[in-house]
Amino acid sequence: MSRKWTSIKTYSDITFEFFEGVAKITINRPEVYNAFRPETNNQMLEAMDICREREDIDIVVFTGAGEKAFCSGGDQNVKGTGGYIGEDGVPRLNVLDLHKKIREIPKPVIAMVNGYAIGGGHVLHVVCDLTIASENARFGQTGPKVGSFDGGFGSSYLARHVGQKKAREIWFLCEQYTAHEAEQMGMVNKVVSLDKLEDTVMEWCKIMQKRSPLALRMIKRSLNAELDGQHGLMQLAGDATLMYYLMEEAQEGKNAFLEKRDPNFKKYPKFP
Ligand code: 2NE
Repeated sequence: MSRKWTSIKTYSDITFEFFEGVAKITINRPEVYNAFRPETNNQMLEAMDICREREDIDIVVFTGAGEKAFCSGGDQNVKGTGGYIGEDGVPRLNVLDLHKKIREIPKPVIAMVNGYAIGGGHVLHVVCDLTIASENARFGQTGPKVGSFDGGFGSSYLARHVGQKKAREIWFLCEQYTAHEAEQMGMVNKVVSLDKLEDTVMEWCKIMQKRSPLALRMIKRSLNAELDGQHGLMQLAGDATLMYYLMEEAQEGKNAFLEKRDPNFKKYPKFP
């Protein structure tokens, strides 16, 4: 089924579109198999901020332009000393900021993997909450082959998906894996034919859109907290505070202060 995606904002390196509550961020650099440069990441960072703020966006989908690649990682043409060098001449590794935003946004994020997910492109799908891949997709890390590594979510979170032994194999050998192998390893949720990829992703979105957004938010936070340590607990606690603020008991404290009286918390139930 073809959908009428509408553009949210125009960028040089990505397209950023909306359809029925779903925002789609597409890395649009097919000439380099959707490798990212600092500008690409800056644009994805801004798009993610928009996704977080807009109430009509329920779910974010990442994908790559064309039928060859989801993302081939950092653009080797602009890799300099100290990082990937953007138009400002500053070396950056700002894809790590994107990983943080994907973890932090209180909405589901899906990787729609339509081809190679390699290097930093592999990490990108690992960091997303769900991965749906086409049969032609290929997965793998290349860091130790091209002089790089990702010791953050790209290794620790990967190991949570596939186990420590397999994660070490993926990183030490730098081999490629088929979509079905990746599914068997536990790092891909579903594999479908390329022509069914977007339909399947949108079907999953439709199902999640029927679920309680606050429950999905709390589940994402809780699953993240286990790996994210104090930062993850802070995010989970932030949402607990949000829920408390929504209760009358919290309003009573504020109202009493403004009305210059003692708060009466006795009227609220205490659950066992
Ligand atoms: C993706 C892969 C396996 C595809 O292989 P193949 O043989 O099907 O295609 P080919 O010819 O290698 O690539 C097609 C075009 O895309 C460019 C190539 O240079 C080629 O361009 P032309 O020769 O046609 O002009 N291309 C592909 N990937 C690129 C890249 N990353 N940067 C710049 N140009 C790229 C094969 O292409 C491949 O292995 N690509 C390199 C993957 C890679 O090593 N990525 C970087 C890993 S490090 C990283 O991403 C990273 C990290 O580890 C930690 C933090 C941040 C980033």
